Amino acid sequence: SDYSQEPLRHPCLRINAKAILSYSTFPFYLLKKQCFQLCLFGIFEPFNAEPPRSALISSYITPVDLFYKRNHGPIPLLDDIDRYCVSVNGLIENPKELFMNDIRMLPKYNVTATLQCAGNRRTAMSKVKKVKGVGWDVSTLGNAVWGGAKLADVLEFVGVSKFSYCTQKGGKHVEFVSVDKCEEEKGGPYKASIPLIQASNPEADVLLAYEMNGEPLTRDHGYPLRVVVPGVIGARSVKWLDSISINEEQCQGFFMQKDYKMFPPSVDWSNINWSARRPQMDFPVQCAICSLEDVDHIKPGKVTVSGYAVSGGGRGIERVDVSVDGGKNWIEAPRYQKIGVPYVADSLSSYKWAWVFFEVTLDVLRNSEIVAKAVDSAANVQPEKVEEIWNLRGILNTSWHRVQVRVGH
Ligand code: MTE
Ligand code: MO
Repeated sequence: SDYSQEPLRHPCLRINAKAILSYSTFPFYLLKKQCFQLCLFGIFEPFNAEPPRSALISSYITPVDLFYKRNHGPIPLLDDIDRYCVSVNGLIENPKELFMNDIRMLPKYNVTATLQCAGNRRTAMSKVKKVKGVGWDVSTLGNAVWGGAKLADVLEFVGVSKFSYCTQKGGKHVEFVSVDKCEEEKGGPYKASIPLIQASNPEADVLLAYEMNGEPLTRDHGYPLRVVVPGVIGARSVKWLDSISINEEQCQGFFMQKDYKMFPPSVDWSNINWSARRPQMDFPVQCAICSLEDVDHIKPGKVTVSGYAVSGGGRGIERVDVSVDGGKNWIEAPRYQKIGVPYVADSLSSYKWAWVFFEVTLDVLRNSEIVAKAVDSAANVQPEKVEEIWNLRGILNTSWHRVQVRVGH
């Protein structure tokens, strides 16, 4: 099959040097181009990369080759599509093996959803005080049209009815297990779970996706089949799906229990109690300016401030405010999803899982701090300072996004 080819990757993707360092003894890590080549040949693994800010907002639907890539182990090659199957087991009467044909037979849905890594904007959090994890700028997210079967239909097909959740012990969970092998799982597969009520709710739009932007998934993004959980941190959207299991308990894997949890700033590695916190699911309201780098040198006059805003849980974006004086005065930035069509906030919109773009042109005459902050449909706001939400794993940096501009002639 054509999937034995090397993964399609855009040369402008910024490869994460820290991940390269920690997984390789190769001394070439400062030479980005070489790194890129070496990544292509699978020498540096796991492969982690994000596009530059300007490329990220160059299209509302993120092209696959520009979409960020986040991996915890080597990227598997599953090209025997006739034999590929997903086993569904656990608390169901008749465990089943589902082949691609079984999944394709179910109604196909296209869901436009923004996938965001919980580590997006981590580098800025590390500037306050070092956090653990891959350093990311503001582009560890992307917006795609995911095509596939609804998990609710797949579950119904194996005998689990829609809107199921009640058991004597409380809610059940649906666990997704991959085929990739991760260091953190001591060589075991990457895995995660979501509540059964979400998995079996057709309105939650959880997909077993085999397409991204109308094309079969690429290897980097989970070929041949991945989970997409809209509105939830990327970590729960398991790629290269191997099995699904219905359990009484949440998944006990590393990435559910010992990672991707939000701790207060007072917790450090000496007093951390992982079991005190729940695994992060929905992501909070987020935005970033992508038309400017930090620090940009500009001429005095009109400056275009544009970027993305997105919120989790299907909460659309209500407003984006922009300031050119560090947050003293604000103006509301117009938003759009389709170029030329102003965005109308509507929680029933089929785009509720997707980001909006904002764009406003303002006068900037002297050195300034340009700031953006968004408000979601539940009136949630972004925190002003990164210090307020600093956490040792560096997740969910949703503080006001700031860029410095230096004005000269
Ligand atoms: N699934 C598997 N099997 N292995 C992984 O390492 N990483 C997760 C998730 N699913 C991961 C995975 C994380 S943390 C994120 S943010 C998204 O995949 C990234 O998806 P992408 O690489 O398609 O952008
Ligand atoms: Mo992630």
